[in-house]
Amino acid sequence: MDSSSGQQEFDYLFKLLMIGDSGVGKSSLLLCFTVDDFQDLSPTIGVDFKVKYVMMGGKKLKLAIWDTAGQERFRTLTSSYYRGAQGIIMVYDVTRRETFTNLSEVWAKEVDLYSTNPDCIRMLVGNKVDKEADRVVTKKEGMDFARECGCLFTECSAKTRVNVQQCFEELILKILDTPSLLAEGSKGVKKNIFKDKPSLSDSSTNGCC
Ligand SMILES: Nc1nc2c(ncn2[C@@H]2O[C@H](COP(=O)(O)OP(=O)(O)OP(=O)(O)O)[C@@H](O)[C@H]2O)c(=O)[nH]1
Ligand SMILES: [Mg+2]
Repeated sequence: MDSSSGQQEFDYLFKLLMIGDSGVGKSSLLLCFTVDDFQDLSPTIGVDFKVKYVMMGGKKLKLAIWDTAGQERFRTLTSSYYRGAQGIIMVYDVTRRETFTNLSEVWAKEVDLYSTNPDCIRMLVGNKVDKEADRVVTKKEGMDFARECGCLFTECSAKTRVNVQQCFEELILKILDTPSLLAEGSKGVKKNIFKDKPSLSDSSTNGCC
C-alpha cells in the first residue's frame, strides 16, 4: 500500500470510524497507521480525525478516519459519527477483559443503533499483543466473537506496529470489494461524508471537534 500526504486528487473517499473502550489504543493505532509513530497519548476528548491518502487496487483513496473517545461521558457526542461510515474498527485490549466483554455489552449495540449503512464493513481488533505475558483474552475468543458478529478480525500492536498496516489494508480492500460502498465513496457523493460537520475543512490532515 503506497501513501502520500500532499495529494488532493482521489478516486474514492472512505469514511472509517474507530470505537472501543478508553485506553485500548485507538488513537495509537491511528497514529501508527498515518505517521508510523508511537507515543504515550492522552485520552481523546470528544472526537479526533485524520486524513490519509493511499493507493490500493490501482485507485487513489482518501481515507477520513474518525477516532472517537472511549470514555462514557462522550458517548452521546460520538454516536453521531457512525453516520455514513463505510468501515468501523472495534478495538479491545487483549490484556483487559472488560474491554472485550464491552464489545457485546456496549459497542456492537452502538453500531446496530447508530450505523446508517447496512453494508458497512466491521473489523474487530485485539490490540497490545506486545504484552503477551499480560494477555487475558485469547486469540480464539477474539476470532469466535468476530465470526459471531460477521466482522473481520486481527490482533495487532500499535507499539511494535505488528499487523497495523495490514489491519487497515484488509478493511479497505473489503470496502473496495463491496459495490454499494464503492458507489458511496465515489467523488460524486463525497460531500455527504462531511455533511453533518460543515465546519471541518476538507483539506485538513487532522483536527478535533
Ligand atoms: N504496550 C502497548 N501499549 C499501547 C498500545 N497501544 C496503545 N498503548 C498505550 O495505551 C494507552 C492508551 O492508548 P490510546 O491510544 O490513547 O487509547 P484510546 O483507545 O485512544 O483511548 P481514548 O482516547 O480514551 O478512547 C497509551 O498509554 C498508549 O501508549 C500497544 O499496542 N501496546
Ligand atoms: Mg484516543
